Amino acid sequence: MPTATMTPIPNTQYLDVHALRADFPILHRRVHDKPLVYLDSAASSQKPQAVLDAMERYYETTHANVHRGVHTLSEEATVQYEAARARVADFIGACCPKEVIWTRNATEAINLVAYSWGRANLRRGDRILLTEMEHHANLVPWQILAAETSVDLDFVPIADNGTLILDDPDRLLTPRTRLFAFTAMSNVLGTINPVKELTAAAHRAGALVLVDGAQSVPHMPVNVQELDIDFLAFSAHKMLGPTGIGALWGRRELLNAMPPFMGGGDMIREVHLRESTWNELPWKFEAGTPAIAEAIGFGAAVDYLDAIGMDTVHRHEQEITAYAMQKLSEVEGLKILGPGPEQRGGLVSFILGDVHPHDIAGVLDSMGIAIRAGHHCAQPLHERYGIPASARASFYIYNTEAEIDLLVAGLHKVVEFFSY
Ligand code: 7TS
Repeated sequence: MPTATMTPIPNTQYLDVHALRADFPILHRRVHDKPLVYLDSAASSQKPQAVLDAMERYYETTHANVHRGVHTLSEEATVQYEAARARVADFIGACCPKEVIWTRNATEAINLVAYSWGRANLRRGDRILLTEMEHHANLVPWQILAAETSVDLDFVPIADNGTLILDDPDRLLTPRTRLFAFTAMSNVLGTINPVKELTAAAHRAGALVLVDGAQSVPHMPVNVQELDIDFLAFSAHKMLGPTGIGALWGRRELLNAMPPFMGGGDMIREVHLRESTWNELPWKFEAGTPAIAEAIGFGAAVDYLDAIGMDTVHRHEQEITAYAMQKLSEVEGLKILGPGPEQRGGLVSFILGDVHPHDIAGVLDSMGIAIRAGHHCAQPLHERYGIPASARASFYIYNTEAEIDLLVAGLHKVVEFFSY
């Protein structure tokens, strides 16, 4: 809930933010004796009470290892754990729960494809197409794979306005391109990429498509069947869920044909001293005791988002972002990276004269305002724009225009303080 010193929170057209904020205990706290203004949800979102309760209830009443016991607790834990998988599968429009593999996060989901699918299917001379706007999570696993298999990497360039340049798809999507792996939304530029069009172009060239959904699944409707993609990676902690769990969705026939990623308990059917056979999907890719409470928390997060509706989430963020871009552009010397509000999701990265982004974030923190500064794990993207770092404010369902006003007032203070 807002504290007395904060201006009243106007609701956007789409969401009753005032009521919704009451569900997030952390938003009641103060930082440096100021009400917390949390503008770093692209790094990790905050959690509603419903998610915290689901996890606590599980530990208080049900905890036991899954898929193992015939005793009641283990059976109940297994039911809750697998029900969460079904909820997440439904949320992204998967045909069935077995297409959803639990991972630690989006990063591990992408690594799983690189290690398993990549090593089994790619040969010297094959090519992987990426973009210049990728997070390191969708870059480094492919660099490691390329070094081991002599596969070549190509990159879709970015225009100055922060959109991809793919006017000549045949040049980049060659007959040797086996995979096009790209982010649905840039975590720095905010650019929302045209996933369906890019996927169609890749498929015409005979390449598979992996979508990094770390920034899209939390913020807009995503339906894997409508998009016609082949793999999707995402993390629970960016979408109101706990840390320590994420998911890889993949087409059943592709996942079935892929070798295991890690070996151990739960991923096997039979084990002999010198050989083993593998469990069926999804467990073939889930070795060892999984993050059970986290999966249940993820299911509760998806329920919370579903109750709001992902169209509403997206529209609320677009409204906040358009407001933020307009107000930020009035700050002296501030330059926004990326496209206009109609082509972007809920974040704005910027530079402010010669002030280092860490100094901007430090001054704002003293006012209780949390933003991120640095290269946001997208160093090549910053190199593309010839800057070492940027400052980023990122928004979610609980952010308000009043908070944007506090951010902008803070930035005016930064300008005064550094008086460039
Ligand atoms: N892909 C994108 C587009 C991301 O924004 C992130 C995290 C990841 C992948 C990796 O997610 P993880 O959950 O596996 O770590 N992005 C950020 C960020 O922008 N600031 O901190 C983490």
